Amino acid sequence: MTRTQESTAHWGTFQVEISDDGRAVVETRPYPDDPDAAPAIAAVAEGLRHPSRVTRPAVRRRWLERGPGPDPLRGSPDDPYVEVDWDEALDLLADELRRVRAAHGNRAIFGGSYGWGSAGRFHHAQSQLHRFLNSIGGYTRSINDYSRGASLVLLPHLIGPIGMRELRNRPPSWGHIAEHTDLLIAFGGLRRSNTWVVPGGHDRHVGTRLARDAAASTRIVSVSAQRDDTLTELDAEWVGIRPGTDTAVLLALTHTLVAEGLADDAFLATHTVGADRVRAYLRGETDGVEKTPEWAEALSGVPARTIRDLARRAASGRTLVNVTYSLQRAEHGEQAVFAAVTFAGFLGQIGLPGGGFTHGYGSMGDYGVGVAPVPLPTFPQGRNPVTDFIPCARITDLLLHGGETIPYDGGTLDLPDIRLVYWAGGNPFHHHQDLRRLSEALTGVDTLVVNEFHWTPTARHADIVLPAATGLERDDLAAGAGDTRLRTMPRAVEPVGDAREEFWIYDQLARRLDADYAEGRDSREWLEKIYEDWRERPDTPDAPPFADFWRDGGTPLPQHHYRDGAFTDFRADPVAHPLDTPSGRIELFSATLDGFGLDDTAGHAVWIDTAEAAGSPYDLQLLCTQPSHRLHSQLDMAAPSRSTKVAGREPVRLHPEDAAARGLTDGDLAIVRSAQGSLLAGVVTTDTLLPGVARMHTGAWYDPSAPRIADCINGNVNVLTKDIGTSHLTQASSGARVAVSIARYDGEVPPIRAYEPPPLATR
Ligand SMILES: Nc1nc2c(c(=O)[nH]1)N[C@H]1C(S)=C(S)[C@@H](COP(=O)(O)OP(=O)(O)OC[C@H]3O[C@@H](n4cnc5c(=O)[nH]c(N)nc54)[C@H](O)[C@@H]3O)O[C@H]1N2
Ligand SMILES: Nc1nc2c(c(=O)[nH]1)N[C@H]1C(S)=C(S)[C@@H](COP(=O)(O)OP(=O)(O)OC[C@H]3O[C@@H](n4cnc5c(=O)[nH]c(N)nc54)[C@H](O)[C@@H]3O)O[C@H]1N2
Ligand SMILES: [Mo]
Repeated sequence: MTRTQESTAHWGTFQVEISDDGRAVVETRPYPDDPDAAPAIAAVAEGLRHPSRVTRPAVRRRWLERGPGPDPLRGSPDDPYVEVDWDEALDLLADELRRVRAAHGNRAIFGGSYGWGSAGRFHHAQSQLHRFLNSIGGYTRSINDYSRGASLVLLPHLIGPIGMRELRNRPPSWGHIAEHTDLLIAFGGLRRSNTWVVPGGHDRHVGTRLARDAAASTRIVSVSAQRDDTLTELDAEWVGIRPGTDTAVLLALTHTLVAEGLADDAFLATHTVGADRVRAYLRGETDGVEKTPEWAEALSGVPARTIRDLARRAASGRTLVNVTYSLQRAEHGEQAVFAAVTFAGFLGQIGLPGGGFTHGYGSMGDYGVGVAPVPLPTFPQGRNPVTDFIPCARITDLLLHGGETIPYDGGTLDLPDIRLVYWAGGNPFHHHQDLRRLSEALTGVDTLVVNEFHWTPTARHADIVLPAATGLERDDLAAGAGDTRLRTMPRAVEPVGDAREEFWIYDQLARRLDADYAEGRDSREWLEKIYEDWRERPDTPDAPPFADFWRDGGTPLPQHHYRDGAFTDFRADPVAHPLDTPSGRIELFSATLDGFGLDDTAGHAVWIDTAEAAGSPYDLQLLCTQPSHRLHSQLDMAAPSRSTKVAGREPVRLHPEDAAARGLTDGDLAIVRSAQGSLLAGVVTTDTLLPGVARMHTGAWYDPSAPRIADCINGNVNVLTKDIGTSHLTQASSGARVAVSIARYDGEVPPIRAYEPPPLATR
């Protein structure tokens, strides 16, 4: 008889079927009543026992023999590892941490460790690593994220921290949209597969159904380079747009409101500052270019009459302007967000039910579900005495330019000289741009340490690789933002091989370094403690004692449904309920931003052209989008993700005309090149894309094993993307798109080695 229990990942809650001897996970499957389960759920069982699992502590042989130091061979696919026992691995790592601290100080340790480690609240990989590093004197950290890194820096200047919370925590629900919103303009579409993911998972995937219901009464216009970017049942109108030109269209929409007397001047006067500066810019007074619909048509391909028509429709009823995260994950991407806030400001509906500006529908599954998040249990990280930090997407700059400075948010950051990098719960060889540059940068550090489940390309660059127990191999608890239930994640099976809980790893390291990580508690006691500490907080719901919670498999979380959306108090009375911006209002012109004097950021939204120069060989815009059948790079080796591959590679989609012009047909192998690098991909033609636009999902595992053919033979888009900050203001990731060329590939077809463990050696 098999046994069934439950678990949670960012892509959903699921059932785990365990073999009758209790030793193996037979299957992972969604709940039968999950209305829109993510395919990635089925991959968990296969991933658990896949040959790519790290099963023993391993040390790169050259590091073992030569000691710490720069090494040009770090990350080379044929570089062998030696498996060692835990005591040796921990002794080596403790010695190395001691050496780096003594010789260079704690700021020479980079522990930012960005990434989507598993959903559990206690075994949260970053919290555990940060607590450990804090217990030994601290580390250089990273801030912000790859998701909406540009918005996180820009928007506080426009709407203040209060506005940021409103925007993230109180977006209107789909029910609210159905009731009040006439027109939802979705810049970047509303991708169904993106909403399968919620940080921490959700009890059931209800967003798709709610969106479908809303579409019965709300008209949806998708502004995207891709017609099927919006779930078909929403019956959205499609406005095809050249990628990277949304700012121009938004400025022209605003221009139309002004030119046709449709702007809400009363709202602008009482709730915003800077509308006059914007009007002057729209008229071309500052740069000699009037931001007319005809001007925007030439840049974006969106017909001027479509822009005028859309502006008139927006002003004639209740309109919600949504911008996906992807728009700002690009060079000068913050301008699209700035321009959308500006357009919504001129429409004057911010704070009205179902109107205004939102940022996240179609990007994350908790938007529109309509429930207030409650605080969740967390594992305390302690205090970091080191003050140095980077915006997370500047990792390669940090490694290459220690001792130099970079501009950030109006100030200047010193980049420390990093000697040791410790990564747990993230995969920079998935998430970062220009992977060849990252790989080169990592050859310069003394030591790279990675805790992982799998031999990811990041682990394959590491000097010390420590095998971590997964969410099915340890006890934990989880919930997503606005979720209905705090759930247990009970251990299903024993960890494979010698894999251990990271809690144990850090406790062992701390003991060797005379630090106190565990405070006398074991991991089970800590799990209970973080739950009980949470239960006792005044702002958390009534919940049973830990033993009952564990026995019942969870406890309900209270559901505060918002009757109204964000900014309602501010709307009702901006004097009594000001925003915490310098003016107390929405800053459509920010004197603070203007005062920074940056060459790429003005006080108001501006159009900055990032198009390739005429005659560039990179004649297609490649969209690099979130993968449907995996979370980033996670479980790329398993069946759901494999089922999406073409010619054994990650597919590249392009318009049939573009394919024909290059002699390509479905199922061919193609070589995709950018100024940064090259990859092999399988061809799919589709007329859902605009001509001139191609598309690949992120997350195929980096495979540099045949560099004479391509920098990645497995289709990881980040060998193509540019490692350049969004701007000197925001310094976020520019990974959403890149200019490429695509050509047929008829040469030798190299085997993919990305999912194999590295060669093992004896010493
Ligand atoms: N070009 C381009 N690049 C992008 C994007 C894009 O749109 N375009 N999107 C970006 C975005 S928005 C994001 S958020 C990032 C995501 O980037 P990441 O979050 O780094 O990507 P993941 O593949 O989720 O990597 C998580 C890793 O953590 C490991 N892991 C999971 N749980 C644990 C744990 O408990 N302990 C340990 N030690 N390891 C664990 C997994 O095995 C996996 O290797 O990618 C970014 N990169
Ligand atoms: N299944 C699945 N879901 C996920 C994730 C995953 O890995 N897998 N990752 C999650 C994470 S961490 C994040 S941050 C979110 C990210 O959410 P997003 O950043 O919103 O997701 P993307 O899929 O990269 O982009 C959404 C759409 O934007 C369009 N787009 C790209 N550039 C432009 C442009 O310049 N203009 C216009 N108008 N449209 C453009 C693309 O066609 C794409 O389909 O997704 C989350 N959801
Ligand atoms: Mo993200």
